[in-house]
Amino acid sequence: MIATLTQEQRAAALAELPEWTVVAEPDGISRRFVFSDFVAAFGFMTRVAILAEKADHHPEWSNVYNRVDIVLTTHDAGGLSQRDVDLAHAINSLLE
Ligand code: HBI
Repeated sequence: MIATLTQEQRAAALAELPEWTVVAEPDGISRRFVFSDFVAAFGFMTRVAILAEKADHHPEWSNVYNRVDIVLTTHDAGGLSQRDVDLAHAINSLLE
């Protein structure tokens, strides 16, 4: 059973993910990515998809041309869990 993060765990996790913002509905974190064009955005999405499959943890996301909006929340837990935090760090690493 995966649990949501406590208030203290949330604060600590978010401090290490300054690019991500808290969203209320669903309870999670979100980040907007903007690329040079659609192909660059879709290539990024492909890489995230591979990370998600490897983690068995999948984003809620949308793409408009060169923009990708990602929300991470854990459906099984009903909110923000460590899986979301871990995937956010892995996604951030794609940009390095
Ligand atoms: N992705 N975001 C998210 N939340 C989940 O609860 C989840 C998932 N991907 C796969 C997954 N759960 C499976 O392990 C089953 O629990 C459905």
